[in-house]
Amino acid sequence: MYTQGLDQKGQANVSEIESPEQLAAFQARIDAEEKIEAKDWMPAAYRRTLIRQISQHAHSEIIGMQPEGNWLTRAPSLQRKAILLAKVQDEAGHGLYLYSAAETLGVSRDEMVQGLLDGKAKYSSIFNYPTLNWADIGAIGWLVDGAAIMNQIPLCRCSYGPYARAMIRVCKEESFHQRQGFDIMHKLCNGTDDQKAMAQDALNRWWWPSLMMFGPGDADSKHSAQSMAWKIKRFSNDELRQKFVDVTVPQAEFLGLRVPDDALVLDEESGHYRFGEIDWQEFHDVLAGNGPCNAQRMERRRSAHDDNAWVRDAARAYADKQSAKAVA
Ligand code: FAQ
Repeated sequence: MYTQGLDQKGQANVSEIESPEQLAAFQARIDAEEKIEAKDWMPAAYRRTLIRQISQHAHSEIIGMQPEGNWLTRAPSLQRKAILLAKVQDEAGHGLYLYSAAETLGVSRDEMVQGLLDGKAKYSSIFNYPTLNWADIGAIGWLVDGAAIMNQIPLCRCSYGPYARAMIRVCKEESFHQRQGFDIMHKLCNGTDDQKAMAQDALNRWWWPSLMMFGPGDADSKHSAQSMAWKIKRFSNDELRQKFVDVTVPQAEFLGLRVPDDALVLDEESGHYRFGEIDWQEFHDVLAGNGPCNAQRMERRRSAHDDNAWVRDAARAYADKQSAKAVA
């Protein structure tokens, strides 16, 4: 038996008595690459870790609609507007799949959303940076969705079935997002000098925050060891960051752009790019709520939640009517 709710930090609060035999049998299933399903027995800490990660992931998708939503009314053509609209709607869909996947673990959507609104639950640091001009939309698709894919493809093999299955469709959609971002950058880089300068400026501003998306370095990542043993994570934060750099630097070269890192160099022997030190102080400041747009993002989310209370009320009234009909 377990009991749960969300604690003060917005994390699932689960208590359960677990025997060493149960824990060993569970780990054996993980080691044998079996998928864990919603109704299977699982350690309380496994459940808690998944609720934390999946709900933060869902919140990121929902807050992540804001920086790009900012440019829907100012897209440079009807076609660009239609593409961006589809992308932003996809992000809403990802949030919904992910909230649903987390709900299978016994936490309610209301509790998760409340954790976000109360500022107790995290969302990705990247969405606290501003989108100053159209090139930023290209940079987000190329770099932010590119980083998201690198992190999320391995999640399709996560040990928890509902999360792994949700990620398959999410990743397909993210790869369209990445392509549309690269396409915007490509057009700008092959346009006028001013357009190319806009693309370079966007890369300058989004490069380092994109590297921070992968989380703290392995030595400082408090959850990684256990999450990897449970096969929730398949690669460490630093491994994924390195893969992202290796894939993205040649793309920047193809675009004729310069990655803003003087220490960046290809290590011929290993085939990997070595790159400079991330500004971890900036990362921690953003996580603490002091990034350029944290306050604005949360203010917008809270007002959208309040302004749309009537939609929830209407849906609830309709559901009540339907269930009254079913009983009658
Ligand atoms: N921002 O011990 P670790 C997207 C927190 S979706 C904020 O390494 P873990 C799509 C971490 O939560 C982007 N917080 O933690 C899109 C933990 O805090 P806690 C989101 C961060 O879980 C594109 C603490 O630091 N993707 O972009 C960040 O093992 C365009 C210690 O860290 C996901 O959520 C950060 N960057 O590894 C949408 C993917 N990094 O909970 C719109 C799923 C770390 O102890 C437009 N999540 N923290 O208080 C994951 O893969 C993992 O949770 C990591 C962190 C890799 C993010």
